[in-house]
Amino acid sequence: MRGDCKRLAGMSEAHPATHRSGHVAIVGRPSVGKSTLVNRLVGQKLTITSSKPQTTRYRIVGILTEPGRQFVFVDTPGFQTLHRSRLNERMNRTVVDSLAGVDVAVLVVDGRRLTQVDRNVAALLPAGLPVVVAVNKVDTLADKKALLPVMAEIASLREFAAIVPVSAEKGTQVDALKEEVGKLLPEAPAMYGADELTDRDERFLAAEFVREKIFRMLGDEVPYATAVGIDRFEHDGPVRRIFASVYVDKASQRAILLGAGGERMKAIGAAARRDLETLFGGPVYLEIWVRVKKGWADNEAALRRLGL
Ligand SMILES: Nc1nc2c(ncn2[C@@H]2O[C@H](COP(=O)(O)OP(=O)(O)OP(=O)(O)O)[C@@H](O)[C@H]2O)c(=O)[nH]1
Ligand SMILES: [Mg+2]
Repeated sequence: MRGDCKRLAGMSEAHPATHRSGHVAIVGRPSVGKSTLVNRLVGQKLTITSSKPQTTRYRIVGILTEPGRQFVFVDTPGFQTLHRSRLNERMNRTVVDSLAGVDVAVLVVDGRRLTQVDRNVAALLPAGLPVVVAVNKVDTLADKKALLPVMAEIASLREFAAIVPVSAEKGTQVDALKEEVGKLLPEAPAMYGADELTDRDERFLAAEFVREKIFRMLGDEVPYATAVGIDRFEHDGPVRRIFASVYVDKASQRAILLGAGGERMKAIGAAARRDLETLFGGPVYLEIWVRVKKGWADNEAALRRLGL
């Protein structure tokens, strides 16, 4: 969202002689808190989150500009191996592609347990790429000593620049993590303007915020059969008028999404609109249509149209 949401850079601090900047890929298995961490690092909700695995489908960057340095955090879909579809293959490819050309990676794991998928993701990280591990969700551990075996196993997987226990949700130790990553940024000029927050436009963010509410407000099946497209996005004075389509696989899913009397869709629209008004800093009119498009998750043309 170039130039839209403004941020005040810390003007009072003196600029150091050298400037650092770089791309930082945030990787890990589904649901470990990658997107929550990106939002926390950037200080703004940009990328969508939910308790359901595979919420993130698209690569999106969150930009943090501070005096003397700029972080470009690259949020990626959770790497997974459970379900096979073209959508999932593309999401996995997005993760691998996102690692090409980044300067640093943050491997996010859940501090409660390491799984084989965590080990697989660690093995995917190119040798020579500096990696910091964020051991997330430490707020859920009553006894912090339980972290020690997890941290010891992580340390045995490969060489890491640092291993930092954090809570992305509460913000605990996220600054310490940022400092570890900051040391690894190469000397380079800023890549984005100080007021830029992401590489994605408002249309993309609108579609994603609608999808987030679907992930948060529906059961375990329908969100995965759902995609969101923006049909029209108009500026009408201060008002953004957004017309979105939600695509589902079957008529029965459409009925679930709408709810009795359309109540569920109304709640989804209202929640998405509230978040978009906060992000855009102005009024939003949001209209959503639910359309049945059979087999979209395995349909090349449909995936391409949805930017996947
Ligand atoms: N208790 C606790 N929950 C967290 C923390 N960080 C994230 N979560 C929760 O974990 C769930 C998954 O968070 P996301 O940020 O969507 O995870 P993700 O890794 O981006 O997931 P995918 O995009 O699906 O791969 C959400 O319900 C978050 O609220 C944390 O530090 N503590
Ligand atoms: Mg995510």
